[in-house]
Amino acid sequence: MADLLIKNIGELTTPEGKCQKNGSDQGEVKVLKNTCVGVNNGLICYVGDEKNAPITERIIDAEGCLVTPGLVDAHTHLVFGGWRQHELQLKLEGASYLDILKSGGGILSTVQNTRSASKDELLQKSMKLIETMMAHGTTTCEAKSGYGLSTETELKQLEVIDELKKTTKMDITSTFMGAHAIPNEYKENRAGYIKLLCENMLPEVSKSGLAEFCDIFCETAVFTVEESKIILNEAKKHGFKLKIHGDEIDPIGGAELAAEVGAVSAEHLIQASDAGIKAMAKSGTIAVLLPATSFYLDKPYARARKMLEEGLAVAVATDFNPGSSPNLNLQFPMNLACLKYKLTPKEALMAVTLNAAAAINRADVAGTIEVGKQADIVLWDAPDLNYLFYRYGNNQAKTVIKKGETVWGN
Ligand code: IZC
Ligand code: ZN
Repeated sequence: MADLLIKNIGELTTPEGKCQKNGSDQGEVKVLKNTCVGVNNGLICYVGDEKNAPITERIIDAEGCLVTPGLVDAHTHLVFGGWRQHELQLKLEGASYLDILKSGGGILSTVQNTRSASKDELLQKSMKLIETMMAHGTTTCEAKSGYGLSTETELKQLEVIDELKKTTKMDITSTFMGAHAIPNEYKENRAGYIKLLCENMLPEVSKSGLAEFCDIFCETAVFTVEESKIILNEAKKHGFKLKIHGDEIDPIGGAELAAEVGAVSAEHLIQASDAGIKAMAKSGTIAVLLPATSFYLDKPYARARKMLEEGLAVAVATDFNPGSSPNLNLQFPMNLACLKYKLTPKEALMAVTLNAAAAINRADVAGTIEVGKQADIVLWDAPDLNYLFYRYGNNQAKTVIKKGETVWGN
């Protein structure tokens, strides 16, 4: 028995398995024709031909379209107060992302707005953002704190994320990112903020159980490699899995550090060195690449093909945030993954499904259409995978299904 059958699928395209696919396996995506998918109790219970499909009352006719797993957005700064539209003019006048941050704007202006927002305001705003994500095919995501920069306000953000897990259909992995910037009140006392992070924030957040990962912005003018190492090693002691924003703007050794501390993933990596990439391949650290940020900051694109040659697993995410990537539609970075990283559509699909799920510790339940996994499925306004990656700029998600329930389209 099933409670839903999706039939008349033109092309079902999905990775397989419960862990990331590295290097030459990045394009190992199955393409099935004449396939039906059965769902029972929110889980996939059947993938096969129509003749042997389970009996059910609820049927979705895919009308010959492309069907893939629900998309996984492995890197977002989802919860924040205000926006930063005033930065557009500053950018047009030549200010860089780090110039704006150094002058007390950027992340720090969002910190002010997040501190002054109530939990309910943050919750209502984020719920709407999640609706937009789902409407574009995202059914699982990661969400970071990092706009509080005090124990109380970081916990407030993490509590909002926790509330979102209960009030929306999105599966969310929570990341603590108190090491996102040095807050204004510690501007002259970096060591004091690092002490606060290690001795108060990490233990308190760990005790709260509100975050699974700890992330850090390891970058020029933010946290040095040495500081990052101290904080991440401390986070590890408290049981956090690790992520690093590394080598986004300057090549300072973020990739090497990610490998050294055994991070699950390293993010951005635009400037990652050859040695850093090799080290990540050895440690099994997943590269979470953010091409929409390269686009938005007018920066180079990470060397995705080099990473695959060296045997890394590549994931692609939006980096949704109010500064360097104010976009929730994962389809845009998917286009860029093909056009700028030169990934094939199959490699790029892997990057936003199974490999993205692995980067946020959800590969056991999401990222593929296989019996036993969650029924997170997208029906696309596209006949095949090539078409999905060839069109851009409009929403191609036709029907989005989360745990067997239609959350967008019909
Ligand atoms: O608000 O600018 N890169 N952190 C690191 C961000 C972007 C978020 C922001
Ligand atoms: Zn980020």
